[in-house]
Amino acid sequence: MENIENLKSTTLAQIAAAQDLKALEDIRVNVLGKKGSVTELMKGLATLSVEEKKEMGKGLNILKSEIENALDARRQSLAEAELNAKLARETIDVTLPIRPENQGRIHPVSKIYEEVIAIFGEMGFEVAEGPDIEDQFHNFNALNTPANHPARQMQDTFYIPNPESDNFDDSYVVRTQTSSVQIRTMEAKRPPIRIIAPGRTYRSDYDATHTPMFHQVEGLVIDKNITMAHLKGCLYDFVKAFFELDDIPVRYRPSYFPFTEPSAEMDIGCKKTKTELKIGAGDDWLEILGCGMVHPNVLRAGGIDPDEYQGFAFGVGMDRLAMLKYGIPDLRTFFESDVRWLKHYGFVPLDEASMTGGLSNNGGAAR
Ligand code: 2NM
Repeated sequence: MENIENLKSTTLAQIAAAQDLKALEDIRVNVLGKKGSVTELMKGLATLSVEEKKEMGKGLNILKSEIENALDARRQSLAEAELNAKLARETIDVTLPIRPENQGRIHPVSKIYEEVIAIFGEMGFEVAEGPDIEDQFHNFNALNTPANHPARQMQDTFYIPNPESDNFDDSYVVRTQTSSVQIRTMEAKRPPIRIIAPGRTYRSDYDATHTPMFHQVEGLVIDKNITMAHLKGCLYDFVKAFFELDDIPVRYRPSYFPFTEPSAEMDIGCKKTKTELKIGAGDDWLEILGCGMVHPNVLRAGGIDPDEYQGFAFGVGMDRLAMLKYGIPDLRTFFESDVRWLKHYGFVPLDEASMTGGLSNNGGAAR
């Protein structure tokens, strides 16, 4: 029994002194393992008398469970200490500002998205969205674009086979413009309608100013007695707000789109030199967007009576807007995911575009 007491006090002292889980495991093996000191004493029981065996056996069992408990407790406190040390080591202050060299940037097209939505949002437009993959009715037929129209030719449009039909007219397309969203909105809502549809659009084209995927925003206003004057006022306000200028010369040239009649293209005044494009002054003109009065056939396709309601619509390439506003020469670089490019042309994340807080924050932290 004296042995047991000694063993108990030395082992418990060792356990208390153990500094890590490995040391604890070594102690366990030395005492309770196959050749451990307690195990050896247990083996010795066989040589004792019945009385001694009973007393010694009981003492050893108690010792064994005391040691196991002490091991468990120490193991737990070591694990806890280890975790606390790790937590202390890895503490981060999430309120600290990020290091500038590690900070991400907002892509110029995302910035334009924000700006366009801020401007039209202020004018009372809602943002509408629709699918990138469209049926030909919503992408073409409903937009007064008949089957033989040049815009439907294979070289422009990406067609997607319809697994349920061999008829080419049933194949899908990736939308060539976001106008299909306007059709879907007309189908779902009664006028007055005042929406913009920003989103990705797709055409088979690739050079410095065309990429097969690009971003468009289209607008649609439908109500009673809507005229071309509403269109002009709305778009004039838009370009002034967008280019952050108090006044910009604008002109409209007659144009053709199947979905509008009359149709026009809007130019803004600018000055072009060899190295610079200055918007808002000068004798040159820059084409900025297409627009027109919604064609009666389009209203009908959307379930709206053209004798009762009129509308105007417009479409703008947002990538082109980004190139113009931020002086980026090649559209292809927009989609190359080059971090150096994004660092140069991108925007600081928290400078959110708003009509009251500043649209581009261009003179400040941007770039
Ligand atoms: C443009 C130019 C002119 C347009 C028309 C419509 C709809 F669906 F209402 F008929 N949405 N967008 C439109 C009109 C788009 O893009 C250059």
